[in-house]
Amino acid sequence: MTFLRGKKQRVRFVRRAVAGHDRPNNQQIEQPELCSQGRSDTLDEIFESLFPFVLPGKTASMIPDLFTTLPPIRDLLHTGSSQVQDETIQECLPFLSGLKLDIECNEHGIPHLDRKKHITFLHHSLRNLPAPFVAADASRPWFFYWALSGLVAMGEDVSQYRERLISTLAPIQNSGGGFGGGNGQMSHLAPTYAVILSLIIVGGAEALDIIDRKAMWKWLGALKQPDGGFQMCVGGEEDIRGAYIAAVIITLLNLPLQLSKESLFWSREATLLTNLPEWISRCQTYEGGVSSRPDAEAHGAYAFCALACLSILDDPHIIIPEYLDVPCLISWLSARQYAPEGGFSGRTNKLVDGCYSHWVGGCWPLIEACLDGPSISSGDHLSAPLTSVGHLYSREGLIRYILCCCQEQSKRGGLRDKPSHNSDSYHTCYVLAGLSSAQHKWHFNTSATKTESSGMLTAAYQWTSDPILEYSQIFDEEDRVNTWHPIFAIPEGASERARSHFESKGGF
Ligand code: FPP
Ligand code: K
Ligand code: ZN
Repeated sequence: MTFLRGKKQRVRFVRRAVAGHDRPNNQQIEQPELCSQGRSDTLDEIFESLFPFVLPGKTASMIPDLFTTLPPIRDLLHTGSSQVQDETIQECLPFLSGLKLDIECNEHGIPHLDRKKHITFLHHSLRNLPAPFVAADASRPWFFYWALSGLVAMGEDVSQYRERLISTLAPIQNSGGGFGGGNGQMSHLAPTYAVILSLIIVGGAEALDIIDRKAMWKWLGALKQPDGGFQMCVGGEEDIRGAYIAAVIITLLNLPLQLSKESLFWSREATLLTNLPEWISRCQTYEGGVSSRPDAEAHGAYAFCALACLSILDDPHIIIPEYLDVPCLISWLSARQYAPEGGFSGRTNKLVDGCYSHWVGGCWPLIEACLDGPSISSGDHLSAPLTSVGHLYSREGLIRYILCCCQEQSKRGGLRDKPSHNSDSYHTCYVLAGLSSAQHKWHFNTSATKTESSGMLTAAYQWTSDPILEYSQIFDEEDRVNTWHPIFAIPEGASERARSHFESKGGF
């Protein structure tokens, strides 16, 4: 896996975003003049071949046209970007309409989550891997996190991995704080995040207590920058992944907020959080999205980092509008969902990809909580917010993309970017996280009787979820996956247990 950016062409391309406005089933829409001019022959052929939808035993009548027909508005400008976009639509339409699905679909044209195969795929990803995986050596902790979180989401018990995990991870911790990607590698925030989440998922004091919290706290002090952000490793790049991961570590491990004396920028007033939300604010771009650092290109993964980091620092409805232009961000996020594919792209003029079901999809519960305001609890009673914005994106579109286009159908199993790509554990994890998020509604709760909070950075522990139940639910109930925490992206409940464990220790 790489975090490097690919080249792309900057051209205007009119897309149909589907946020929140699914048309009723089988309602025909006028195809504007424009579209026939811009459409290639091959797409016309595909388009034709997709009618009629009803093939005996295979396809269903209840697939809205939105997901089986070409976008009504297309740009006349042909570029490399519009070409690969057309190819992606061609690639996805036969899966969305059921023509290329090997397994039976329900009456909404949606196949089951092939749980058994995906579970086997993730278990296998934790065994010995073939030689080419040497290139991913520095990402080993990520492989643990992707597999463990995915397995728990699908109902598997992962305690069998606890001992192996401890003996593998303990030696990659450095005495100066933090974890490297493997033996002898310098500490870096990305593997450190994956290590901490993995240990929290398997849980238990023996696992949690391998983390040297005091050294971790000192190391975070060394990564803190005077402009408010964090470097990923000492002397390395300062980006918004660092801001999010540092906040995750501080809150989950219940670390003190003050800077260690070793910090280059130590002062009596400065803390690990000084200027952090201000720095995040500087990462919002002219497009409305969020970039890896100030003055770069907006990408969905970074929007999630920004929203989740802010939601660790304070209640989402208070802090998000304070530091981000919410209407502009919503406009940019809405443009990430494409029709007919139903999935999300990571950035302007680029393609849908299953992993953005989490990076972009995971932004929506935080935005919804920001707009809804808190649910108020008084004793056992939880009252919903007075108003609710409801669904801000097409949950149906995302679920269709995931279940129709992202499941590897061969016996290999696992989930993928798009049909032309192989499954891998990264996509399996984040596609499932997106599916879970589309199937549940998250609430941010505050107490009617505000008590003195017991510790620091408590906002992340005030979330609860409800399954979304609909009269005409498009997926089968057995295909609902367990919930992921909306900020930490680990199974619901695990972060609360870890936080209490570290809180009970008092100091280090
Ligand atoms: C572009 O790749 C991808 C990025 C610019 C950022 C990816 C970052 C993450 C997925 C996670 C970051 C967060 C944490 C917490 C580690 P691409 O050009 O291959 O894909 P694209 O065409 O979809 O943009
Ligand atoms: K991608
Ligand atoms: Zn991807």
